[in-house]
Amino acid sequence: MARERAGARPLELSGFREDVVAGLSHPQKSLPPKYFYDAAGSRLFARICRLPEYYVTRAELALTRRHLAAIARFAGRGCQLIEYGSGEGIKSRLLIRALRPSVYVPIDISAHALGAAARGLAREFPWLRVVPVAGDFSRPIDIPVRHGKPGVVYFPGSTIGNLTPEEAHAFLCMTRDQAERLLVGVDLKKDANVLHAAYNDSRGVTAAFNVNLLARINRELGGDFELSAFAHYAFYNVPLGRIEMHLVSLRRQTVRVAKRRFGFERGESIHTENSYKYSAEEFQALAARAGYAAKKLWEDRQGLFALHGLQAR
Ligand code: AVJ
Repeated sequence: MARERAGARPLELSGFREDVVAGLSHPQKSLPPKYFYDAAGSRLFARICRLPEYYVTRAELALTRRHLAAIARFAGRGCQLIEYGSGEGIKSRLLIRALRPSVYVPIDISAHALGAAARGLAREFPWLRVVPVAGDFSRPIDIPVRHGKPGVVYFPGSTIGNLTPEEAHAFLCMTRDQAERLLVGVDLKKDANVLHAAYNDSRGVTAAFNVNLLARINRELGGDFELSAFAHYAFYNVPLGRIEMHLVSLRRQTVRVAKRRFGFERGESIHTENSYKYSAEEFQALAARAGYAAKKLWEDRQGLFALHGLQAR
């Protein structure tokens, strides 16, 4: 395997302090969900994916397995495969095996995850040229591969749900310039009870994942969050079509981070994540506004999750 260095410096630490200070300074305190995924957070997320209540991962994997041949036909064998987020997963491997891409470009905010993915793939696919890019897809990214070759962007896992519809629009406009086809996994709107259970699991793994963000701030920015003074709170906001995750202050308190003090009222929350859910039609309309034609739509048998095949117009 020819592994190339690209994307220069890892972005994972550069903006953390600034983003945390800015987020805690707003009237509605918030923290960007991309900071969930340090080593501990990534381990907790892997446990979330195995939870009985968290249907997302299993539903997407099942539909990918079932429709793999058609998915590979749509993407185009031998193309350039650009994947946003992870790259270590079973789905990536399925796709690489079925597509035999000429080059594979995994893009991830975590240089650690990228390195692990590249090493794993090198062992499994010695013929594959891997060009990892450390980057944050909330900003435009330069893909260091030759233009003019047919390409497909793969964005699985409903990670696009972390973006607001406006941010998703900007993301789709960016990918439209990177490849002519897009495969994007999107969680579907469904019974609020099913959604609620998926983000309020009985083992408390999602709660631990959420609270780990405060632990990370303590570890890396010298914060003094008392973890037991904050509670995980997640609910389905029906009119906005999104799960919201918050950390609720259980008492009136002051927290110090990066030499600053942030006051919390009892019951005041930090908004840590949105997870938007789209019906197939809603997502196709969003993609159309960014210049994509809806070509394919695959769903799992229970109608929990959708994989969209889109073509740049
Ligand atoms: C990885 C963003 C798709 O929104 O479902 C899981 C993250 N948060 N449980 C999601 C998550 C809480 C997940 N995504």
